[in-house]
Amino acid sequence: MSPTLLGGFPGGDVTARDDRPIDPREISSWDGTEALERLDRWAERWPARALEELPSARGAEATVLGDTHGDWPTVEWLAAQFLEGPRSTARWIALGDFVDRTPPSLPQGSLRNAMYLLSLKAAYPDRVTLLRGNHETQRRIPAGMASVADEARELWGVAPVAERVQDLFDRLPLAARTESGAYLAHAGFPMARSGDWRAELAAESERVLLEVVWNDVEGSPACGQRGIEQEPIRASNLETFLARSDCRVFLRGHDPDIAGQFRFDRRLLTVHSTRVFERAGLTLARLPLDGAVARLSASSLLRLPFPPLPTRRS
Ligand SMILES: [Mn+2]
Repeated sequence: MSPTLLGGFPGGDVTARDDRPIDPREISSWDGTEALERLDRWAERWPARALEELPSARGAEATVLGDTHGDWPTVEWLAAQFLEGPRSTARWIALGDFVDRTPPSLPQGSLRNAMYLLSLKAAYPDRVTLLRGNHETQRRIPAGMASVADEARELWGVAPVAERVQDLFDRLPLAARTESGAYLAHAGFPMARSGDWRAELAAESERVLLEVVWNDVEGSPACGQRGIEQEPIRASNLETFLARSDCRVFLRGHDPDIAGQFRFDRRLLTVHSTRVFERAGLTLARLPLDGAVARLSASSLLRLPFPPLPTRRS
């Protein structure tokens, strides 16, 4: 269904209220049924696909967020500036890991962050891209946490909200590619040296999932520490993949230890956008959607202070 046909899907009208992003504070005033109805309506607004191809747009840029891990106040603050506010760019791309590892000061942070981000995607279907991280692919490869299920149980008792949130995660792309020559994913890329990389993504084999949402960069402290045996990202396999995909640069999240660092002759940048790993700082990337990106540059990276946590109880 076309995302422009709001209100045109079966199941009733979309009210004006549903067209706006939710306030992540308000979900504790919902009951489980309202949460499910929201999720059902949002799900109708975008197609499921493994790869999102972002067209060229004259003068346009994308803002790229790294892992947010339940830190909805930071996401809300970033949305107020970079999606809806004075520093808005044409596109917003979040690189996955929206849930789990929530700071204790943010009750139900995973659920609030997930519902808020999904509502942003529903409100701005042509501007917001949410990619799956390893914490959004837990039905296939467990990450050892189930925060959304625990939090939904806390709020609403036994309710199928967590399953429905996961259903929406399953619809999200694993990767994005811009016509300007950037490949974006949570962690890595298909490592095969030949063949149709788009078809490999679409098939979502366990091997490709591990490569795309779990891989690490050679030389990072995290490399080899996740209990998964696979060839890490190196200059040589990155060069092979960029040639296969007709891209020049790769933007990823997943690894706070190398957040804000360029690797491999400025062809790779890792960003991280959650106070859960405060030591890593708040980093975003800016990416031109116009012309051809040859290399990343200093202006590709934004380092920001974390916003204050909300003071009123939520
Ligand atoms: Mn991750």
